[in-house]
Amino acid sequence: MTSNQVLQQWVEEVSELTHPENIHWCSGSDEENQQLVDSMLASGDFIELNQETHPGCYLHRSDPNDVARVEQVTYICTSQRDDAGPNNNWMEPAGARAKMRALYAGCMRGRTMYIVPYCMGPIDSPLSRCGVEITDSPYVVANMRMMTRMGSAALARIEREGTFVKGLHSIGDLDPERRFIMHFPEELMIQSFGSGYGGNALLGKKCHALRIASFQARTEGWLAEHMLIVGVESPRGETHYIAAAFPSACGKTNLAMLIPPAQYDGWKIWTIGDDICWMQPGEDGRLWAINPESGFFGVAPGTAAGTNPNALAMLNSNAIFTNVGVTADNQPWWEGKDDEVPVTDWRGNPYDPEVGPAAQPNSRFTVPMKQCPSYSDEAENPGGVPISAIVFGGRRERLVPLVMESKSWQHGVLLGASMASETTAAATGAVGVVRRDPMAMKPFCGYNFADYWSHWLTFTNRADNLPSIFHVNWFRKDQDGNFMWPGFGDNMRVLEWIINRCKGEVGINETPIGGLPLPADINSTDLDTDSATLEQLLEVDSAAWSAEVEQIREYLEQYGDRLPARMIAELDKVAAALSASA
Ligand code: GTP
Ligand code: SPV
Ligand code: MN
Repeated sequence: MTSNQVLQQWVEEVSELTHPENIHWCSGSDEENQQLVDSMLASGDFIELNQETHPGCYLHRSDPNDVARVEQVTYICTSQRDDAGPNNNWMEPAGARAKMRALYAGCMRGRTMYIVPYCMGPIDSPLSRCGVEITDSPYVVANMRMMTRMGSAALARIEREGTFVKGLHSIGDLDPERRFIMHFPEELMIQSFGSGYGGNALLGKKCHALRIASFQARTEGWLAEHMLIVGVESPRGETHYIAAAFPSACGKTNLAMLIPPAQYDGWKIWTIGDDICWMQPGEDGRLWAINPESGFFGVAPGTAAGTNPNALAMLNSNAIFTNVGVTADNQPWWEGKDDEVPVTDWRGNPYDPEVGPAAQPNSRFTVPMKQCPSYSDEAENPGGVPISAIVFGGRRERLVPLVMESKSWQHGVLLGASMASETTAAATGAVGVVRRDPMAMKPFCGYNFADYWSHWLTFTNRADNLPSIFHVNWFRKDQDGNFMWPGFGDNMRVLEWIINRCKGEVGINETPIGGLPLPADINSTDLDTDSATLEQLLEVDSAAWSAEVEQIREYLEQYGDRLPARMIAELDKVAAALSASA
């Protein structure tokens, strides 16, 4: 029950449509969570893991056909098709509503309908926004409790403010043919049916905090981005915050909590967020950012003591593991974790390496952010943290250098818009195919990319102390298919260079595509990469880049008249500089 009439009435309408057996308003309390856990253990939604080594940890096994985001059935339903743009699937709103209504009819019979009020961002932050997810999945409730500020405090804010995003979710019968993730940004509404998985079902995350929020941010003058936020504190106690956008499963969680190499004695890394960043100009002309989430929904495979010890440390208690394998003593296990041999795979079958990996390649952990050893209290700061640098990056085996700096904000927007990356298991479909993924937002921008880039370009008028923009690539490979850059903790060397550039303390090698480091300015003490390889990582192949520029042009031209002329002007400058240097 609530004093907000709109919410009360919507709950009644949904209940009449879906016919749940019970209705439960979530308070977010510990007792409520314990009851939920107990009922999921009884139903098999949760499987208890070893409570001595992993107290409060549970395993959830998804339906094998429901293990990743489904971009092909994710729609933006704006009244005008062009408002969704070539970057989105579009459906006419009335038709989409009717289609969903038919699917929802009676879908919660025999189930409990949970009303989940949540706040994206610190409860007392003016940058935060609230939503309510109605769901018939207790697994979704347990995840939303960690990923968002969920329960009574959020409901109180909704009752005070009056506005909230409406998200309706049912797992339905998990039939892939009856699976749709619909967004109605003009009505601040989300409707999801037929999947219990991550970004399809935890509606606060990609659906609200990116697709709906990006649409709102455009009209309200801020940015909702697929970015981690990390603080880098020098031995002198000076902290720079960096926001970085990499596509799904391309290293955000890892960079957000990296442990620097040994010689960085006295440096500290502070984690603010690992996936989503909301930014707005402050009175000082800088961009100030909050992480709207309060937990991590991270990729399990590859998480290991050698690559991400902070992540491993936070996963020993109070975590939900989705689609991982299990060892003989009932501990969670995934590829890359350690030398142990699991006994059970993610489907619950005896592990057989001939059949496939123990952990599904997009298996995940859910854990409260505060359990991360590098968690910073600044994540609770209602005003956010000031951003010194924005970093874009993709997974590119070839061509793209380790790091480069944009020549200006406008050129930085072009760098972001030109991003491409090899696809990963985070979404269904082929893996390893290079596709354009501007600002790592291809699956997440709730409106036409052309309008989105125009919005980014307006920031030169909105703020006079904007962060510098960089582009990185941790994923270059040599002829034998080995990574040329060690990555992970060693990415600290690149972050240090970025900060030195922000402070104007090092020079730059100006090239047609952007400013590259002078190899001597990348700290190479104890670096496991020889100087020839480092030089290769910092070279520009003009002929290959000219071809890349033409592909970028072809991509941008899809956006037609709505594409800001400034973008093509910036691209022309790069193309001309490349021809001149050839
Ligand atoms: P989402 O949660 O899907 O948005 O992913 P993410 O961007 O947070 O990616 P994450 O940090 O979980 O990394 C995904 C995969 O990339 C993992 O298997 C990592 O081990 C691997 N990875 C991360 N950073 C690096 C790096 O610097 N170098 C290499 N070679 N691999 C990396
Ligand atoms: C991603 O795919 O970018 C994720 C996981 O962070 S999901 O919540 O499924 O979107
Ligand atoms: Mn993500």
